[in-house]
Amino acid sequence: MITLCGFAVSNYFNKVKIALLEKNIPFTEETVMTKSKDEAVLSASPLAKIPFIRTEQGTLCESAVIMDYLEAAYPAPALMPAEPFDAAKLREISTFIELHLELVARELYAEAFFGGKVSDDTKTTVRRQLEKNIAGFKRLAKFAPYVGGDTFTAADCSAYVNLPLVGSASKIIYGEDLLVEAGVDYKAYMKLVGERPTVQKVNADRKAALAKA
Ligand SMILES: N[C@@H](CCC(=O)N[C@@H](CS)C(=O)NCC(=O)O)C(=O)O
Repeated sequence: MITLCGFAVSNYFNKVKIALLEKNIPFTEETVMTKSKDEAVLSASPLAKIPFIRTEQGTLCESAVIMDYLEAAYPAPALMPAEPFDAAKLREISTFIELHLELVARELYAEAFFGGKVSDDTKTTVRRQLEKNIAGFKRLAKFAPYVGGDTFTAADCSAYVNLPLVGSASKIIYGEDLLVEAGVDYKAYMKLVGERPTVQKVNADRKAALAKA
């Protein structure tokens, strides 16, 4: 049985959790917070990032790696097309979202979500970078109606958890949602994906975890 380690508020934890639920893979959850110094955590996730999973064969960290493992080990129902190029095109989208949107917007989270302060220089640099990268994302994303085309895939697990963070962080810091400003209509997309029972479960667990925090 797989154990998904992390916490229910985390975007990357929820990306993997949506995939586990969509694929009907039995799993349990273990609450692990970030910045752990616990040897058991560091041996599974050397930077103490979450999520990571425990399997009967050992542990895996990095959500993209975990997603690939789940797809290979539990092929049905599929969250990726069998055709290698089509699958790579979807990985291209999730990699782009995580590397060029979420990781950039993350510089804003301290002030946007955690009561900290981000320097004006950082805000200016991040805004420039996000505007450039969102224009790039628009070239890749299809929203037809799913991010990679007409089928719900692993790329949606990433898009669904990450796009609202990019949007809301930019809205809080700059007064405008840079995704919406750039013409990325992700609100209708969020509504569509949010209707899935798996996603509703993840959102309910997220709300419960936030209420406890
Ligand atoms: N590239 C990693 C990112 C995971 C990540 O950054 N998780 C956050 C929580 S959402 C975290 O662990 N942050 C604490 C840290 O970076 O030290 C993945 O895809 O799993």
